[in-house]
Amino acid sequence: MKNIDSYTHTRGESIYLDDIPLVEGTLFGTVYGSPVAHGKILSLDVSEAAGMEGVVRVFTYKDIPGKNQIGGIVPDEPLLAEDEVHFNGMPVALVVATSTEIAQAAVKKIKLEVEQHTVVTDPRIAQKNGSLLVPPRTFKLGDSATAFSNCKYVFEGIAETNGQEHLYIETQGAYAIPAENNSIKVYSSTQGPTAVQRHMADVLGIPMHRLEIDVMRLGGGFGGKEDQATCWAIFCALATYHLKKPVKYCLHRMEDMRMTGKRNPYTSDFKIGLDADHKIIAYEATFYQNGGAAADLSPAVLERTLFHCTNSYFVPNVTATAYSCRTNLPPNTAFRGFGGPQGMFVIEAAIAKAAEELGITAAEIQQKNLLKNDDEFPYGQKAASEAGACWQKATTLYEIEKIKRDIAVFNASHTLHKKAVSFMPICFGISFTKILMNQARALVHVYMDGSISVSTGAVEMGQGVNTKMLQVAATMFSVSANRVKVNSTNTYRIANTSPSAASATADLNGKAVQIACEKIIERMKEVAAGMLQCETTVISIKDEKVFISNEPSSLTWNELVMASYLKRVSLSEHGHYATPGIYFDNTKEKGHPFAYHVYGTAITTVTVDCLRGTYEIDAVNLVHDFGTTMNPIVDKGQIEGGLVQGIGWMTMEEIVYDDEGRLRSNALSTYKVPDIYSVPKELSIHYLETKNDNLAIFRSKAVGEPPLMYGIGAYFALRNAIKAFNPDSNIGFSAPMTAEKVLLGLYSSKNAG
Ligand code: LUZ
Ligand code: MOS
Repeated sequence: MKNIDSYTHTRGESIYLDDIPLVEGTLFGTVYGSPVAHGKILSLDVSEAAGMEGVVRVFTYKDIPGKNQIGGIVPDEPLLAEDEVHFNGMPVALVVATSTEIAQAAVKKIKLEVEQHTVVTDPRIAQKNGSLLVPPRTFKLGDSATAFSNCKYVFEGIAETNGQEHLYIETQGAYAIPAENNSIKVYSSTQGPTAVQRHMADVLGIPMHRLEIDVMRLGGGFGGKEDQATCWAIFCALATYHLKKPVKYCLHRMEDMRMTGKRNPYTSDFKIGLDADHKIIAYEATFYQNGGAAADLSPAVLERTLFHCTNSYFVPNVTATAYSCRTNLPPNTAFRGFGGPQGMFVIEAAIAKAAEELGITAAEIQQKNLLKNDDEFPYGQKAASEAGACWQKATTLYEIEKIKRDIAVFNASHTLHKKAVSFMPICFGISFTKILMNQARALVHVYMDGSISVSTGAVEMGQGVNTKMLQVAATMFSVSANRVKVNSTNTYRIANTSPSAASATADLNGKAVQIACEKIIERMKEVAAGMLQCETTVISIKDEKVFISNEPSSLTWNELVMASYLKRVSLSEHGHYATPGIYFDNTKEKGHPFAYHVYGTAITTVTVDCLRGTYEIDAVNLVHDFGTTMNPIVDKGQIEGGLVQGIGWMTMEEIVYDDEGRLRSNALSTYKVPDIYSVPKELSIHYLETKNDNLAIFRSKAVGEPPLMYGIGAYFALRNAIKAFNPDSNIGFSAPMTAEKVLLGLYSSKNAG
């Protein structure tokens, strides 16, 4: 089945925030962000801006009727600055005008006088200063200190990953429309409608039930709209609250890049110990997360770094400590993988370092240490591992020996081009690490004409979740897909939603749909049994017909629906699902936090131009654990998109802040993302069909985030190619591997220092 949005997408008819027809009298907002990254506010002068023709009003923190606070995990983030500014771009004032152009012009007339304080952008310095967002966390298994003394080989190093701009095609934005009695309807481009509703209620000082947040779909989110869509919606609602007028604000791309947080950069220390057999016996890592100026989701991101610090490997002795460091950058936030990729990069670097020193390939160490069934993760959960199966299948299916031979032949006959290969096994835990967030609701109506409407807490952001929700309902009722419509995500229909995040949206909301459908079907079967004079237990509904003991009766879906209505039987149901069996003890840092894990292995080959430092990704051949996919096309799209996004993070996407905390890579001219010319020339995806996970919706495993981590393979393949050209290269472990870095690596030397 195709993505149900593909028809309107390709015709340009899909409705995004900026396509919603304007209500008469709509005004337009623009935020004034601090021009400096850190300091005490001495004065704020908005008078010239407020006096401009077409400017309706300029709002500051003084206009907030409730709390000036939007921090989700830690209450450390004001909506609008009061006495201090903590990052360049921090919202200070909101201009509302009759057009966006006027609002933007007025913002330029605002004057902010600031006594500047020291700007910190480096998380290690922040940690030394004791500037942490939350207390550090440590995950421990076995006894790494003792284990190291028994290791034949011990290697240490530093590994660093940079941030990543979400670059959703649709920038952040919202549109608020007044309703009666101080109620407000807000269209928001958010992954978390309830987060928007909750913080908006706090800021406005009104109950949540007066706030209807509606989300049709997003033009991409990638985590950037899990928490950071909230403030823009509140800005619109704040103005609407005061002015009783519709207010809209869609950010300009450069505003969005400047003012919103990105993937958390990390700098980390690692130490890895192996025995004579190259079994990893001990691993220690210290992660310094660049959290930015407020906690936002960084503490949760940090937690997932620890959960995934050993990636797809079993290590019996682990000590991993993570610091969430406060710096003067925009608060960094969720980004596809949510700290997992940052943790996994570090152990891959440790393995690469060990392999290099031992004169073997990383693959030899990787393969030897893959998770087996019942191996224990550092957080106590036991693995139901597909790691070996994915690796095995990948090496045989893609003929790794031939790949290696071809590379050897090529490299022997080329001096200025080198090819190399890498393996990237992945293991990703599915569930929100915060246990309480693993719940969802769905509202299903069967209308008297036999058509069905489905509402859930899931937000469609291009990932195809609505298609899956439709499939669940159509499958449960056994009706054709065109009988089902999936509605916008709306807080008046579905309350207390978890954000669409953690790859868990289809599982959680799909199960809720399933539960709602089951209850309606049960009631309809009773009606059918009465009509057909038989036991309810022998009734089934298949292909829009009623069956008795698997024999077709004359009763159709439409007739049964109408008969149920006439008998005053409810054809509506609200389903609630909470993932069973998961728990976590934060004091012990042990538990069973994940419903299941997703596994896979990618084999990446690259060619480096050793004169220029440029490169191509020749091929990515991967085996991915889909469970039993319920939609191979949608899932393939997730693999392709995730992989390329991961390659972008690891290779060309380079976020640059200067020492003053100013974003220099603030446009698409200075921030390069993968395009069609930089994707792998060849991409093969093999569907490993596994059947064990009944906590996945229809046993179709979550597929949103895991494939991003395959992109890490591109980094290590490029590194291997540099080493093939210059074994003495002193290239370290610092992503992204830009062409400049490749060139420097090609002509560097360990002895030169
Ligand atoms: N968001 C969140 C996430 O709030 N908790 C999580 O565990 C998570 N994991 C992945 C992506 N987003
Ligand atoms: Mo996410 S990083 O699943 O919003």
